[in-house]
Amino acid sequence: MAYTIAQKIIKDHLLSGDMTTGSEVALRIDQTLTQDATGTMAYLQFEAMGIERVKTELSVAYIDHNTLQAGFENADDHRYIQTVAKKHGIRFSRPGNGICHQVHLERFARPGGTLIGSDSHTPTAGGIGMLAFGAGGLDVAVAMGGGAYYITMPRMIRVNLKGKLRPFVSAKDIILEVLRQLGVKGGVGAIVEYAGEGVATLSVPERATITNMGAELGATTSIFPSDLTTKAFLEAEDRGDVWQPLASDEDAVYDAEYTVDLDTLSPLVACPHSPDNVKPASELAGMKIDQVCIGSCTNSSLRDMLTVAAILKGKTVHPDVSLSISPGSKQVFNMLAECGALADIIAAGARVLECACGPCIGMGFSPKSGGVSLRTFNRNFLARSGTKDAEVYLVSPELAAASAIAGVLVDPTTLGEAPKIEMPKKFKISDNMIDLPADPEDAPSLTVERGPNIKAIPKGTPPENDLSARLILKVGDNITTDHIMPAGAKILPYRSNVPKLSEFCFTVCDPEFPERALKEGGGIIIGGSNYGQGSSREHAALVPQYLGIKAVIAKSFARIHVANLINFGIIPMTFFSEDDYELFGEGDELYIEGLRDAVTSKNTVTLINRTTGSSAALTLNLTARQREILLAGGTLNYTKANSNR
Ligand code: MIC
Ligand code: SF4
Repeated sequence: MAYTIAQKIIKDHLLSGDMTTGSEVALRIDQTLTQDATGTMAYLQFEAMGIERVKTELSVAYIDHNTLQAGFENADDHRYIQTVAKKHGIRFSRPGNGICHQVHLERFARPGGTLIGSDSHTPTAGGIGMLAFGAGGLDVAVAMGGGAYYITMPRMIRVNLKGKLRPFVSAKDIILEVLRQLGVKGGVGAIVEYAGEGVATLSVPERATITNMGAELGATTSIFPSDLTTKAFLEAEDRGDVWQPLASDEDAVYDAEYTVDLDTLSPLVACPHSPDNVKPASELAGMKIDQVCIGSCTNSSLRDMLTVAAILKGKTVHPDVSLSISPGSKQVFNMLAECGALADIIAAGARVLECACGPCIGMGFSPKSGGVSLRTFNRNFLARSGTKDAEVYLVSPELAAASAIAGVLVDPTTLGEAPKIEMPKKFKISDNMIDLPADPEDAPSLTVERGPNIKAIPKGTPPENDLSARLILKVGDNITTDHIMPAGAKILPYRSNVPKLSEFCFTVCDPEFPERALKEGGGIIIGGSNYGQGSSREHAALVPQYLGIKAVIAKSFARIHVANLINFGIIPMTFFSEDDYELFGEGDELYIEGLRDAVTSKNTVTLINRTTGSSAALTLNLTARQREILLAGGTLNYTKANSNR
């Protein structure tokens, strides 16, 4: 039997299930990562499971999201994560060491292994040939405890890369082209594998830019083969010993194939407010801009930063533009400093930020009212930048740097000769900002520090059999977790304080929602297709659960979000006929008879609109395991009940 790259890794890590597309498989997880905005919850949940020491080959806790520390809240979270990590066998990447995905790629990811992370861009490690998934914090906690990670066996998509990129055309343009072809739902239920002669022309960090934004396709994950380029990258990181070759079998079967012709590819731009709203840069050239932000887990490698520095060298950032640059890791930052490229960046007038997510998650650098911002990031969802009427465009580092100088959007291929970037044979390696866990004998005596902002996790309750509830909110297609549970400088500090966080739930769509939900004691939400796309933040389920949301009915759901809803005991259901979405209006009184019975053993249930008299058939697409979780009122209750058996 012939296998794709992903199928080979899945087969090696299969704990139960069969590998037929669409059926549930349980995977053994080698490595986990968390970041601080989701990490506090993940570790609170890990502690609640009562396991002394992680059972993975490697678990790392990164601090990279909440680094503004405008109050004590973030610093308290950092200290909690540092102390809980020390006690339970987890490495701790200190604030300043870099963005989780960049550091993990440099220091820990390995071809052929499995990784889950409480961040949707964990598939970045697919650039090195690792099978890496974004997951809710609770799923990461379970994996740290040695439990399986469950996925629906995905379809396999192959993207053939033909030829070689022209100067000033970038890996970012490849993934923008894939997004143009497939759209933000095109990867749902699929793993995207890259193949073809173009693969060998791309370095590991360039491959990682592509797998990183596979999250924006809705893909389960994305992966590149592991080849001699992978080997050279690992050797430059002093980790040559973990290299292994990895490729799909020649006659492996793919469900769909796409091609990107690198020879003819031109710079692209994702326009507001969706990463798949892609247009050629040449069409937008000359557009006046106010801000440029370079960095994020998509484009902050040494190669990207050296390219930016070379374009900025000897120039000045345009007077109407503010340029921020955040290197992805301490390793990158240090090497930029040592080779002098940082001096070129500073001299040009860039505002250099620490190695962290920064503006990507709205931690500062919100654009001016109605401002136009070019960003090398991966998401341009409405209001994510912190300014609701800002226009955010996603671009390559080359385009970003050239435009920052010009004050208008520039198609970089019009610039003439591209700078030659020399990559070093060895990276500057130091893990001095990664704290090692305590010895198992010393661990029990260590205390975990908890600041006052860290509140208990609300408990889930089992579903009632007959549900009477109001349609408390009705939203459209492609609702992101940034709509459901916004982030940014004002809100992120409360990630471990659910009652406070709930004041911001859905306020991008409807400022009255939190108050209404509390007054009504919750209700049902109806959404369109791809409900919950984007981030892995489980707060987008945990907070609605706290506000009393019992069920979400949508045309379709995004993978990580639907898993989070189930983890927190909210019942996800889809319309049997999508047109029935129209039969329900906000404020209607809804009724479902025998909901608990349906969760126990049925695949359909009838939703009755008591206000209008109409009704619709709903589908429950749940595995036996998911049914048990929902009946228990969520994964924490379920895990506890099972461990007491
Ligand atoms: C994001 O890019 O949206 C985040 C912030 O990294 C999230 C995680 C979070 O909300 O904490 C993600 O991508 O999962
Ligand atoms: Fe951080 Fe942005 Fe990457 Fe999310 S997408 S991990 S916020 S840099």
